[in-house]
Amino acid sequence: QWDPHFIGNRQGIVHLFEWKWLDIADECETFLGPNNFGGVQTSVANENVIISGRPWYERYQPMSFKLETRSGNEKEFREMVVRCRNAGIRIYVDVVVNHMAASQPSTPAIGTAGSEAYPSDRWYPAVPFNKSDFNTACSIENYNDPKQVRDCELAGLPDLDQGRKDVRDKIIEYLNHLIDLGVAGYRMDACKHMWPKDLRVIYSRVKPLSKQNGFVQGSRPFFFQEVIDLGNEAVKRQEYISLGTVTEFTYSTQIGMVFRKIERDLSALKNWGPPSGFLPSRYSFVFVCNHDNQRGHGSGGDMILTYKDKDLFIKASAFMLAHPHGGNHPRLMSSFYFDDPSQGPPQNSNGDIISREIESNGTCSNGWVCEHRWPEIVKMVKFRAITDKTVVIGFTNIAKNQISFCRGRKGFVAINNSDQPLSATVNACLPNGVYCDVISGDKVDGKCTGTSVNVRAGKAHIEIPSSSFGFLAIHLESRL
Ligand code: ARE
Ligand code: CA
Repeated sequence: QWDPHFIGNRQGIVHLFEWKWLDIADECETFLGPNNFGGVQTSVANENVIISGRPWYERYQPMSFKLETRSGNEKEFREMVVRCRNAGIRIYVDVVVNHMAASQPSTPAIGTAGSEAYPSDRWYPAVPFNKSDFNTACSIENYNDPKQVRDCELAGLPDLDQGRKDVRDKIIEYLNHLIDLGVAGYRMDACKHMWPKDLRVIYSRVKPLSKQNGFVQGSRPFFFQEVIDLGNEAVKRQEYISLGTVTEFTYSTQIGMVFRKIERDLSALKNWGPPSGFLPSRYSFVFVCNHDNQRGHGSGGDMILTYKDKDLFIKASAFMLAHPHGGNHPRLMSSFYFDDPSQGPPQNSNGDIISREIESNGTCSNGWVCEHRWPEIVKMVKFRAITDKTVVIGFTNIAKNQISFCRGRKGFVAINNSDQPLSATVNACLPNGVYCDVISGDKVDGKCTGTSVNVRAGKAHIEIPSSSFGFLAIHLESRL
């Protein structure tokens, strides 16, 4: 429940937020597979309520467990899982089982598979769930009261009682259906609002993964549980680590503060890990931003770095990928452009999602950002694979907001986040040789198109002018 079951030495889970299933299949084959990514987090796959204007958040209001949404139907979902697996990529589904759809301006509420529901009567015939399956209505006002957080309504969403057998049975049936379709695990939404003891029963009844679907027979699916814990509330993320990994929202906030230079500077990266307040790496599910905090939902506010802060976002993401905390499953957000935080994905006048197009330079268009295709990020996914299972050594605080460190004897990075040029001789840890910086260039026919770094006796002289991007990375495979 802590292992993402990547195929080979792959790295990272890309959240292809609001993508259609067949576009994901295509992305697995043409890009994610060949570039050593590990898996994809999909949007919510089961039927959701249709909200006028089609905001992205309608998908967090379930109507039934039918696999039919704007991303596609069950047949397309299955095709995606198989094609991605054949390309070496695992699929993790966003699962919303804390609540059901809220009341809409007109009754009945209508879902993406055509189902009807009567939320104010707590009647969802397409499951079916009725009044007795829900907790008594009350709203969450006090996050210091764990019972209220678990048993009252999050944002007015009718709150399911996971302590009831028939509610559990429906949830388990759905999770097992996804296992049969070949998924490797789940992003569990709103875990803070469900009792760990109920989740324990539910997870324990989820089937093991099978050889038939390309896994080690009998292994447990991967769980990453959404719990927003910045340390100031009653519910703690530690309550969930015996069940699976847990989202590390303090990582997202702190990495933003470090790179934005708010109350922090790069020297904070020296003790990056449990000393910074993160969970032990095995349980810690890390990311720079997610689909909520990139648009002011959830937590983190102005600290969060998103695609809108392009250079800083790339630098922070490159650091996340260079640093071992979070194991092989750091998550990378892949967004669509938005101005209004409610705005849904690129869509036509019928409300159908428009596919991303790929430009000749490899970037996305039609309203899709595709951060996962930005070259620095792709190169650092490879860096993470090459330096897998090594620790940070030789960390050097060169000057304020200028650092460097090694990943064992396999990789080295230097970061300049100051307005001053960086010029220093530092620990570089790699075997003697001349290496090509993979950020400023590439090794082409044995020559470096960017900055070369000469390593001698574990030291190297490096320079990063203040005018340049401010991140340098070399590794064993970039040796000339
Ligand atoms: C929408 C409307 C609401 C309306 C509701 C019902 O925005 O105004 O009342 O519908 O009609 C997403 C959106 C919500 C949206 C919901 C349903 O973000 O705005 O509501 O979908 O359509 C808390 C939870 C955390 C949750 C965040 C958003 O603890 O689990 O709120 N995050 C997940 C998902 C979201 C999703 C949901 C849960 C619901 O990632 O995308 O909501 O399925 C402090 C606390 C946090 C708290 C945070 C914000 O930081 O520590 O625990 O997060 O404040 O309240
Ligand atoms: Ca609840």
